[in-house]
Amino acid sequence: MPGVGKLDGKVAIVTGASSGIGAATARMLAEEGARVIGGARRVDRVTTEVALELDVTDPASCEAFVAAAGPCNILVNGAGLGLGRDPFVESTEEDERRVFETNVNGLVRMTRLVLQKSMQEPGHIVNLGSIAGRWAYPNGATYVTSKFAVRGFTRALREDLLGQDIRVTTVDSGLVETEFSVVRFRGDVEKAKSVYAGTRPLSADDVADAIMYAVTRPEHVVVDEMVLMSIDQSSGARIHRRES
Ligand code: 8X3
Repeated sequence: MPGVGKLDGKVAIVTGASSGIGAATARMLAEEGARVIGGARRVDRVTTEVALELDVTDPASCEAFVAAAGPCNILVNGAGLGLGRDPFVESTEEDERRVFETNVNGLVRMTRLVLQKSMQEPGHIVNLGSIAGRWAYPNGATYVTSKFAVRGFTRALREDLLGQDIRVTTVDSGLVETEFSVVRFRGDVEKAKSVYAGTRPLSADDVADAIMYAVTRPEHVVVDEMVLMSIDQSSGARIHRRES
């Protein structure tokens, strides 16, 4: 309904908008009145008002996306992935490049482009971090490294943007049941399910709800960092599984 949302008149870009937390966030931003421009490689799955193809690992794709999207007030960097849960010694450079290119370079690239070309003040950048950026857990070195980098970037950005009306927030969640684990285990649905077995994981909506809290605070209030976990998780590697 026009004229009643907390984000009426705002324009929001969401990367990774085709599924999971990105899709849920895009939907909630629109429900709150924002005009949402969603980007993803699988653009046919993006249901936002404006859906544009976006591969954050490709500089030309990012440039075309930002140019087509035009001025914005909110950037949600939702695109990200993990590949594998194996000892580091078994990891491959191919996987490492894909994870770093998406989670780190892609996120940094999109942020730079939006800041240089289209961010309007008051503005807000929300990075999807992870508890993997706070606790290193076994057999996740590449993903953990990428998320520590996101956290470092978020902190550095806060410092560099001080004095401008641009907020920066990182939302770092633990177990969230989305396609994330299916991708991580390269399509092995059973293995993906076992990640959440016996727990009550967060949903994509739970995390999107936290993002909505951050973006709907009064404009002088920065929700700097949010850490979200299931009641069945207390740190990166500590998970309580109930008997079924
Ligand atoms: C995803 C959560 O626990 O697999 O960011 O690292 S975890």
